[in-house]
Amino acid sequence: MAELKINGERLWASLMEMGKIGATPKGGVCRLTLTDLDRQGRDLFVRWCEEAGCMVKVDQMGNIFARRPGKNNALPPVGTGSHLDSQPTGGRFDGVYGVLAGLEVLRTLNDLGIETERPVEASVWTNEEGSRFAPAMIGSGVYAGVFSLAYGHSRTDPAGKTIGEELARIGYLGNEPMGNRPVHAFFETHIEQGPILEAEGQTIGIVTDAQGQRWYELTLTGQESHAGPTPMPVRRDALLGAARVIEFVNEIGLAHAPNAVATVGMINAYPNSRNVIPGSCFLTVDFRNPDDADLKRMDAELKAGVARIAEQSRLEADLKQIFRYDCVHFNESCVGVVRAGAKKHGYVTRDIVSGAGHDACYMSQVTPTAMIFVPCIGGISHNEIEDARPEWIEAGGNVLLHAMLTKANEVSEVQPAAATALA
Ligand code: HGY
Ligand code: MN
Ligand code: MN
Repeated sequence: MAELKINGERLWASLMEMGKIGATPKGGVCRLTLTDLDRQGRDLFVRWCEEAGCMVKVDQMGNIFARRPGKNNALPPVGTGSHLDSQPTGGRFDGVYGVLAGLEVLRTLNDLGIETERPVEASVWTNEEGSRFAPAMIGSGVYAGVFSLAYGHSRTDPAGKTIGEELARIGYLGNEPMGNRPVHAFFETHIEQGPILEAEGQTIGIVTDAQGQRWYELTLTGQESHAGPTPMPVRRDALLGAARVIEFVNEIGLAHAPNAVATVGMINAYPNSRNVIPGSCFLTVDFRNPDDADLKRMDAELKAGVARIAEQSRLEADLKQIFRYDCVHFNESCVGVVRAGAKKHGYVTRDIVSGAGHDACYMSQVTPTAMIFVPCIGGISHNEIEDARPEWIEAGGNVLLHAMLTKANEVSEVQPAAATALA
């Protein structure tokens, strides 16, 4: 039997259509979580799903679920999804690809008149990026029980707006209770956001694991004083202390090579006036490592280093860890189904560990989960020039179709040890 395929042109067209919402001059998108642009993107997705005959529900964290009925709707569905929110200088594929690949599977099943045993469901997860509201992956995190609903609603953006308020404002404060939507298996399709697949000429990344992450917020406090009369030896310069911390964070990343990564992404000096010695400085630290024990060592080094630098610089330091999850090992049965799908289509593949965080990382805590990666041009992402080739986008959709069909026709709740491809 010829392997079933999605309509790659339709998927690409949907991606380009969604990319018009929040489009930026360099060809990317700025569609920050729960802004009016995010609402527009959500509304478009919901309209497309309703046009495809899906029943759409929204939960208390604004996560969206578009369900296509199966023969036995008492069975938990097979789910797929990702996020529509972007970074400030985001691309047209990060997250959106996984959302619209899921919609494309539903559309293809309609085209082919296929009735699956289980329902299948495409989903959108709130605040995956963690840019406007920290931390990341809050919608899937509350769904998976990692965060409470109250915590999820309470997170504020720099302007002091909360997620709960903004969900209500854009009309996505749903009433589906959190976490009572069991799922038989979950797949997320995503661009790799790194250089490996393209550089090695692979079409599909079989994502076996995702590296662990720890996010920190650091406030250094010294004393504002006049940039002119204040002698160097008596200054308590918070921005100078921050510069030393930034250098030190980079040293930690290099010292734990080859796998560790360490980033200071945000810095705010106060009062940020050119002739005032900064009295305080806020900065963020993002650590990642595919080895939990090594990530823990990085954590200890950061804490010791910040204390040392603060003392040397005569500053107070308030270092808080605001986000953490350990390395994720995806479900062998679901990974096996992804691998079988790629093989059936004859795609060149390699196993890969995800360097980025994804909603699938939290979904894997509550249901068997796997991811499908496709290359992106130059491995560039979280950048407006993010791009991919249509054939990659189609290939990931074809593997997702295979994976979801295989799992949607499993009537037993028990996951086979390593599911084989559809006969
Ligand atoms: O930070 C991440 O890995 C993801 O883009 N939220
Ligand atoms: Mn993403
Ligand atoms: Mn991202």
